[in-house]
Amino acid sequence: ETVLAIDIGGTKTMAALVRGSDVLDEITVATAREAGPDAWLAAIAEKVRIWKDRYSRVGIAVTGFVQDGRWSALNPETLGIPDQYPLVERALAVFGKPAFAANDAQAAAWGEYKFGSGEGGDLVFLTISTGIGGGIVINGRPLAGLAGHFGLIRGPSQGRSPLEDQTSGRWMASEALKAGHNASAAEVFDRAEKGESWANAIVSQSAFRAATLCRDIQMMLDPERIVIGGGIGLAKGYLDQMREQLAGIDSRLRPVLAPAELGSHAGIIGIASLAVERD
Ligand code: BMX
Repeated sequence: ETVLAIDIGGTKTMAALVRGSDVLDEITVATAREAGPDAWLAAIAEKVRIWKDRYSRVGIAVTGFVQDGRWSALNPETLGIPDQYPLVERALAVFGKPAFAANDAQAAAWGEYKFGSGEGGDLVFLTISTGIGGGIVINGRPLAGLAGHFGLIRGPSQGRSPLEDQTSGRWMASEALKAGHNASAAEVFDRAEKGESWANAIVSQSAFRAATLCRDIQMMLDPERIVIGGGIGLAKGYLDQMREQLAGIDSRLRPVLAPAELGSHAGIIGIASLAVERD
């Protein structure tokens, strides 16, 4: 069965035709952050009109909290969404096919569990991207609701603001600005690669916090592996820096980190599988 799989992130939106773990066709566009969900769905529908009749259902993985088919922002800084937006109902109206929605990182966790580094023990997926997201698969079951929203925890060192506001791609860009550079997170990585110390400091601070989060996740859930995804998480050198931060701890306590084998396709492959399996 072929699914129209959509992944709406805080910076990028991907749409694809997915069958199992095969991505038959795909497009990626920038998420027009101020436009709102009706406009995002309309823009996607326009782009994928040529795929009409090639899919039997729609799966939508979104940044944000999804419950009973309704979509809400937990951190509007990552993406502003009207509270309890009726996503599944609107998707049915726009695409004319049965729709299923889930959080993006929870969908990606399922994709990696089913088709990534092989089915096996408990898995945690961690995306470092516009925000920080997570998904958890325990005893072969994907958790939903709030489970995995690691970007919104407020460890003692973060005080009043969410962890993601001190670690994510958005934070890296805001730190660059404070250092006098108008640079996106991607540009910070480029400048760090070129040896600019201000940029290296931002990347290593983010990697340190992400590594510390992984250590805490290990203590809470003891997964067999923590699969890392997201534009920041998969950026060159970032995962290695996370591993370096963890090298010194007792091997019994050390998280096993692995890059998402499905890369940026983890969310669309995961949501397609969840959409098909829910029936
Ligand atoms: C935020 C939250 C999560 C999401 C995570 C990563 C919102 C809008 N999103 O913590 O639901 O999984 O960001 O989001 O509250 P991404 O856009 O970086 O994938």
